[in-house]
Amino acid sequence: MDVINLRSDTQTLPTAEMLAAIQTADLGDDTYGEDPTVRRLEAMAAAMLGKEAAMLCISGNMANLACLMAHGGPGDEAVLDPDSHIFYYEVGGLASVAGMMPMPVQSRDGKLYPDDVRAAVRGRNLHYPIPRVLCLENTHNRSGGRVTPLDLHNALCDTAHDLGLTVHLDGARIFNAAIAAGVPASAFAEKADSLMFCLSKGLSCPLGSIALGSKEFIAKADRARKRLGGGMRQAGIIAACGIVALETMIERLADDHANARVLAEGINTVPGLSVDMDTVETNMVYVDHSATGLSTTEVLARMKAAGVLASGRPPRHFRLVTHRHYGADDVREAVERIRKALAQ
Ligand code: TLP
Repeated sequence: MDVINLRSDTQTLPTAEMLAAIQTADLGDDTYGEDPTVRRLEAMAAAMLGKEAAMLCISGNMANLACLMAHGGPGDEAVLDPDSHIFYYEVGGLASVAGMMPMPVQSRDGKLYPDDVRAAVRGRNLHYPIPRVLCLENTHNRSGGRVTPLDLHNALCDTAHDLGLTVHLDGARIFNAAIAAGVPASAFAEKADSLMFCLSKGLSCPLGSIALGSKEFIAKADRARKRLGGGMRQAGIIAACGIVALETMIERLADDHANARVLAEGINTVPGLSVDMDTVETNMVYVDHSATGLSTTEVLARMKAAGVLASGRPPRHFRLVTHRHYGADDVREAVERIRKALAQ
């Protein structure tokens, strides 16, 4: 078998059904609100998540940013985890584009807790920025795809609302969270004022993410998206894939979760590597390689030479993400390649 690419579920390619759907999609100018395929996808997503309105964006990053710009403006405070994707991986767009002030609240095992949020939100005072929005992330990427259970998620939303804040949920992998938690994704959307999810990760679309909220909220986010240069024309070619994804690609995410456990159990038999099995709740496996005595760069290079691609989380970890291109036998093969790579 060729290289086993477990760097991310973003590496997935569109399915044959998606490529066929692009060819027959009805198209129009989305900036005029006239692309029927985009409208259909947005209506489907809104119904599925139980929100009034939805908006297709190019990327998860853009959907998060457009939502934040609809929640607040320059000088307003966004309460968020410094290990969240918005804080850690979005090029500082929160500050540099939305102009918002981050108020960090550290997560534990990928979860925020209401008492920590309460302690971070200061009372109104002339000296302080106005706290506007609490950002949540489920599943939580940097903790290894961990899930915030629904009762904790709801308690966080209630706390934010009590304190006068709105809630934005970065649900890039909300369907992974929903499957792992055994609840419909709409349950996580219910108390969040806005959320976004990605079509381009485990759902296998080539691109696209969806922002959701009330009609009024999405109208504001639409202006923000346009300001970001994200207004689109015949975006039905993207939406056509999204429709196939929502119809056919959600339930199979459970296979990725099962394969992640097989992978993690295998990795735990490789000398020098360890995975805390409690962290493997969805499709990510964070591997501690510190007992090999090698740098993350060296470990990745050896694995690449042996035909396995992973993402570095230096100084002690690398990340493997399971997705539809690899089944249980393939992840077992990946373990054997990694074992050889590190035995040299
Ligand atoms: N995550 C990517 C990298 O950027 C790290 C990955 O490979 O996991 N929210 C979350 C929780 C994400 O994990 C990601 C992408 C995004 C937002 C941004 O989505 P895109 O890449 O579509 O802008």
